[in-house]
Amino acid sequence: NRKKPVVVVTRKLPDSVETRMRELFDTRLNIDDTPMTPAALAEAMQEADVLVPTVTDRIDAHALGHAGERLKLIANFGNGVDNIDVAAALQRGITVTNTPGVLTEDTADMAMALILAVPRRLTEGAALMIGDKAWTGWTPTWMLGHRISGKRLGIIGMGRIGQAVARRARAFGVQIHYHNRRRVPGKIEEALEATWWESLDQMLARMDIISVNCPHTPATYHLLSARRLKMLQKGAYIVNTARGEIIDENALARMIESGEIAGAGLDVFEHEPAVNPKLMRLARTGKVVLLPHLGSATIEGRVDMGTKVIINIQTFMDGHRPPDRVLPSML
Ligand code: 8YV
Repeated sequence: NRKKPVVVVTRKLPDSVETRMRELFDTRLNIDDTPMTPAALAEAMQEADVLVPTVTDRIDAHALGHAGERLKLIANFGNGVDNIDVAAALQRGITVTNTPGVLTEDTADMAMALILAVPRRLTEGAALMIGDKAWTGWTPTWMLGHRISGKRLGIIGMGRIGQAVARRARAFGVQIHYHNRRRVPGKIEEALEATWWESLDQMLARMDIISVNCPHTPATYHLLSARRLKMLQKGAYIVNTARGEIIDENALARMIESGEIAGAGLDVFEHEPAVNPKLMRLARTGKVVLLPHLGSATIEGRVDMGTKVIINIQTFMDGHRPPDRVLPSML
C-alpha cells in the first residue's frame, strides 16, 4: 500500500473532479479559490509531489527555484502552457503535462460566436433591447452589419482548435485560409478546402477576418505587431481566443479607433484580468466584443479537463509516461 502522492491544486475545480482527486490522492485544495500569491505558490511547491496549476499561476524559472525535491510533476489544468517555463521545469527533472483535445470544440464555438457577433453587431443590438426606450423603430438601412458567407477567414495556427474553427466557418460558407509553421496533411487541407499561406504577411493582406488560434510562445509574442496589423485590408476583423500576448493590444485599439480595422472579438488579453481601457471604450461602440476568457468555460469541458489531469497524474505515478506530456520541442 503506497503512500498517496501529495497533489496541490491551486484553484477551485468542479466538485466531481475534486471528489475524485481526494479519493485517489492526498489532495490539498484551494478552498477560498483566490489566485495563489507567489509566497503561497512557493510553499505549495515545497510540499507537493504534484502541482496542478491553472492559467492564473506563473510557474516561471524563479518560482521553480522554490520547488522541493519531491515535486516531480506539474499537471497543468489547461491546454496553453505559457504560464509554465517548461524547459526550466525539465531541467529540474519535473515533468509537465496539459489537457489538450477536451477544450477544442468549446473554444472553437466561442471563436465562431465572435466571428459572427462582431460583423453582425450582435452586442450592439442586444444592448438596445435592455432598458425601455432604446429601440425606437426599424428602417431598411438601420444597424447594418457585414455578411459572413463568402468572406475569407485567415486562421493563424492550424492545430486542433484552428481546424475546429475552420470546420465551423466552412459550414457558414466562409473560405478557409491558414498560416501555420507546418502545412497540415493534404487530407485535412482537402476536407476543409483550406489554402495554406507560407507567408503570414501575404495572408494578412488578403483576409476579411483573422482568427488567432496558435499558442503563445516567445516566437508568437506580438506576432500581430503594429507593422503586421497595418497589412490588413481596411474593414478586416480580428478574433482572438488564444492568448492576448499574440496581438499588440495597443496597436489594435489604435487601428480600430482610426477605422483602419473594422472591429475585433477578444476573449483573451495581454494583462488579464486587466483590460486595455481603450478596448473597453471601443466595446461601448460595438466595434469590439470583449469576453472574460470564456473560450473553454463549459461545465462539460472543465470536468473533462479534470479527468485528463487525473489520468496524467495516475499514469505518471504508476511510472509511465503521461499521455499529455509537454516537451519544449513541442512549443
Ligand atoms: C482556461 C485556457 O482558462 O486551456 C487554456 O489554455 O486558456 C483556458 O481554457 C485554462 O485552461 C485554465 O487553466
